[in-house]
Amino acid sequence: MERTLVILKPCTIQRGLIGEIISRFEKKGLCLVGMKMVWLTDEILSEHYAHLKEKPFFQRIKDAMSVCPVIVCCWEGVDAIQVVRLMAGTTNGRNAQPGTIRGDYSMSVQENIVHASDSPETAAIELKRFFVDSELFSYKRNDLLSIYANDEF
Ligand code: IDP
Ligand code: MG
Repeated sequence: MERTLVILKPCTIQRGLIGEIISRFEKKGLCLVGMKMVWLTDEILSEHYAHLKEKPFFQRIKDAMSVCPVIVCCWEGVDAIQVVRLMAGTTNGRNAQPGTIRGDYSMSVQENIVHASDSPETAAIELKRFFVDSELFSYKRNDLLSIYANDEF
């Protein structure tokens, strides 16, 4: 089982889409093992978006990510990192495939509903960035044997 970080961005909170987005991951069969509301600081966002620090929109995305609190969640499942990235869709909501979260709910590159970790290395770093160990729980969903074949997990 893998764990991955998802952030419901301020646009999602402002647009009343929290339940709908969480529901998609739940219905997919992922297991929610951590969730909290946090108001992100410029400091943590500078670290989180360090790969974009030379871009002209760096400060603007940090500002957009701190207009209100966000919801950070940790989802667990087989290949969860790739599954969640595929569910999120490509960065630009206008190009994202219908059926993906960004394809169904976003018209923007910046206001694109969710952040999702993009690799096992990033997921490990990002989960540590936003959660302390005691905020992540180890348990199994009761429907595990209906979600996977018994040799899949
Ligand atoms: P990702 O979220 O699909 O992994 P990244 O390239 O890691 O995309 O960019 C992080 C976030 O920065 C994006 O989700 C988006 O909100 C914002 N962003 C990326 N590229 C642009 C851009 O060209 N203009 C404005 N915002 C951007
Ligand atoms: Mg990214």
